[in-house]
Amino acid sequence: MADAKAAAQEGENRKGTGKTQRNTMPRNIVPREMNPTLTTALSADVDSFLKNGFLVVEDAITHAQVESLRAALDETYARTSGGEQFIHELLEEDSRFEFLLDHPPALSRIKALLGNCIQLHSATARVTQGEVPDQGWHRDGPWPVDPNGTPYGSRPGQINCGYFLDELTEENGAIAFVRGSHRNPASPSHKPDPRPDEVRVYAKPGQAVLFDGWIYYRGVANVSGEMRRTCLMCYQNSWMKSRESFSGPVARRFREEGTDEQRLLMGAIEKW
Ligand SMILES: O=C(O)CCC(=O)C(=O)O
Repeated sequence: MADAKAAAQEGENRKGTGKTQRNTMPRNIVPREMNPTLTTALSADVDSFLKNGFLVVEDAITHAQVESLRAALDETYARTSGGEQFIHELLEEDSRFEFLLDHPPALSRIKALLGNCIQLHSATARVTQGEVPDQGWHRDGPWPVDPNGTPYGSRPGQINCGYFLDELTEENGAIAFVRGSHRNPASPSHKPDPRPDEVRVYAKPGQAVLFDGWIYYRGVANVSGEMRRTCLMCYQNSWMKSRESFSGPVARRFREEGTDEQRLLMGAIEKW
């Protein structure tokens, strides 16, 4: 009886907002299976990622896709950057970026790690040009984590995917990680200094570099005088708050006309 009363009251409350449970939780796009079935190769990638906190995926994008992304990023950078290194909401900038949203070589591995219920956190490009110093050590997940977690578990999942459109070298700067630091509850120092335990990854165009949003990492200085161009597609559990608002026309189009997975990735589940 008390339940019936509470349900009636809840219904009343919702009338006020004009929303119903059905509108806020489009269950038809929630995958039936929470976890994908893993092949032997995917299981090996999962094990490696869990241990190291990063993974280099070979042949993630074709040469033609690299060329197309370079052209799209060059135009976007010239049009929008005003000298800033980071360009945000990349999918809104040029349709040539759109295929990255659910690109199978990256997404299949991210789903193998996080499960099928994921959304985009952000689609960003970073372009360094001229003399650009070392980034400080950082992790992307800003949410503080107690060293002991919580009795219920409290580590959110975010996985980033970097497509480096220029081969990384000593001159234009590797991406450096501290292996296993995604499991360290403490934050990194934020200093740009090299560490004896850092691993420098010299990524090549065509590869994708997946890394945990909680790993300690930094982009090493670009002293090459040439452009160093990266697209960063970041994903998280669907229940987390994303960085992007998904309010632009491209995000809306994906939500209205996309596949169920594209709708989920673009934040179709606003709340529940
Ligand atoms: O350019 C890089 O190597 C990675 C930069 C990056 O992902 C970041 O600073 O968020």
